[in-house]
Amino acid sequence: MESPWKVYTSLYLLLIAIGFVSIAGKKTPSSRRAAFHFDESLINIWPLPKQFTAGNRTVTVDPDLALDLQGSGRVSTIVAEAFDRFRNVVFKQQSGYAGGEFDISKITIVVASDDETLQLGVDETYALYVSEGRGRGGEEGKLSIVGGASIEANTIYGALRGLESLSQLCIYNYKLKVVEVNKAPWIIHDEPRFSFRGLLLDTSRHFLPVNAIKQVIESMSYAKLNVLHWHIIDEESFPLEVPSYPNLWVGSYTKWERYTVDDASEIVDFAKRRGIHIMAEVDVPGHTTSWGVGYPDLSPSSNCTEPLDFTKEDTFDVISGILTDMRKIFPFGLFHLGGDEVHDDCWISTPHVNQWLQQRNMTTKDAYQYFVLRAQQIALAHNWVPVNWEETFNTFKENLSSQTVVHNWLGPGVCPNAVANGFRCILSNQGVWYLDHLDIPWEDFYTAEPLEGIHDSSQQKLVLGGEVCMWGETADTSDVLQTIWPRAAAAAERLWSPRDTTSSRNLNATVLPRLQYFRCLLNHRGVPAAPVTNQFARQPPI
Ligand code: CP6
Repeated sequence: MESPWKVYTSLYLLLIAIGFVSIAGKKTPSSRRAAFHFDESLINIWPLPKQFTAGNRTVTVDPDLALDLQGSGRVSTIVAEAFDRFRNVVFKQQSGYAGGEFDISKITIVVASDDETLQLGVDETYALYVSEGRGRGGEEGKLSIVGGASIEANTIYGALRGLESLSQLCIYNYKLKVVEVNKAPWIIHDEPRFSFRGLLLDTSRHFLPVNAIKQVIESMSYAKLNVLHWHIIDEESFPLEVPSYPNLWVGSYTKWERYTVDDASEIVDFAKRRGIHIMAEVDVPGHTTSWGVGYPDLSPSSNCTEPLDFTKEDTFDVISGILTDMRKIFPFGLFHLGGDEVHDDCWISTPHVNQWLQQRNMTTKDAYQYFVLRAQQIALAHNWVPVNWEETFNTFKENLSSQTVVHNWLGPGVCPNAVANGFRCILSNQGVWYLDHLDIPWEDFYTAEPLEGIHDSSQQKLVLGGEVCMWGETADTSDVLQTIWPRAAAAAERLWSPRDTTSSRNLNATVLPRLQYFRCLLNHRGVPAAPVTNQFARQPPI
């Protein structure tokens, strides 16, 4: 028989241990975080528009809101579908308004162009007006519309951004059972600061089902992020079907954890309808062990499974085949060729590779350059602009194609150097924009500045924007959305809104409440965004 105190002590210790584990295992403890009070004076559009004026009236919105599509772009189904999605998120709650006529019963969307081409730099400008109510004229006649809302855009993609902003202004009033817009009339003129506002998703370390990827894309559209960098393949698994080389996806984790060509095309189409580009990556020559599962000859040897064997022409034929097949799926003008973390020691220790190098009097660094430049030529021949991780630039910038977009990740200072050398650049500094680093707070995501250290305006234009990275080693379908959000939203505002708007020194007063509101909005829309702050440690001791 155990003595009772022993039992109690062990139970007590067990409880402490359970408590400790549950605290330690939690990314952002939701318990005991400070209460969040909604501030009526907030501007609840995230990211903040470039220019806006607001009034002081609250107007009601008809749940049977009519759409009046005008301009050449009226023929596009993309805007009409976006309006359906708008209605689904805005009019989710029961409507039971007893106040008579609604102030806003029609939305007019004027889209100048019917061109549905989605390429980097597509015009995302829009103007959004919300009148102050039925029968009331605009402020000194400035409003173009009375008793309604209107969006004017040059392209359908601008119209999508305008609809997103309008949806964020629409707030359900639980007392009156009606959707309202506060602070009408609104006059908003908006456009993004950077054309490339990206998010990296890694489907090699953990497979993400097509639906999980679509949820990420849908959530990106809420924050006006516009590039999904799809890091499809890596050393751990090769989940993509490549018809020219059908054994490549033998390197997937299982036969269920694969993307067919149709799956990938469906993702591209789903993204396009939200104004989001898919930038695919085939990372070479490192990170390629999974290629050798189906085609062992691509690896230098059985104990040197990566980087790829550059001594064989077959290797480049396979890359060519992959890119030919992928070109039919991915219309975006940029293609990512990786080029990071090429550990060349096992090239040297593989006799036939070492011999090949010696015969040509080449070093492994030469081989790395030879490989990257050949891969670039293949991408260029497919009419793709090559993007490479920064190591290629850091190692042999003088020989890189001048078209190359340099993708920073290691640390600060790379983009200033790249643009000074005439290259375009994307910022993803791992110290501030890596979502898998759970210890990076939202403030660091928010204050990362792509033009830091770049003063010349022609060099500033070479910075396409930035990208937050959701590497897949430690997150999968079960938690990818709450790991991405809300911190990706902090970067999204940095990339969309004017620099002076995002340069506040007092983030807790000017940004935090708005970010908390946006995080709640994500939750309302079904996106399980994590709490913004972890104030667990700031609570007084019990
Ligand atoms: N996979 C690939 C990765 C990383 C990179 N490339 C990576 C490196 C360091 C950190 C996070 C991710 N997992 N293919 C670097 C671009 Cl901290």
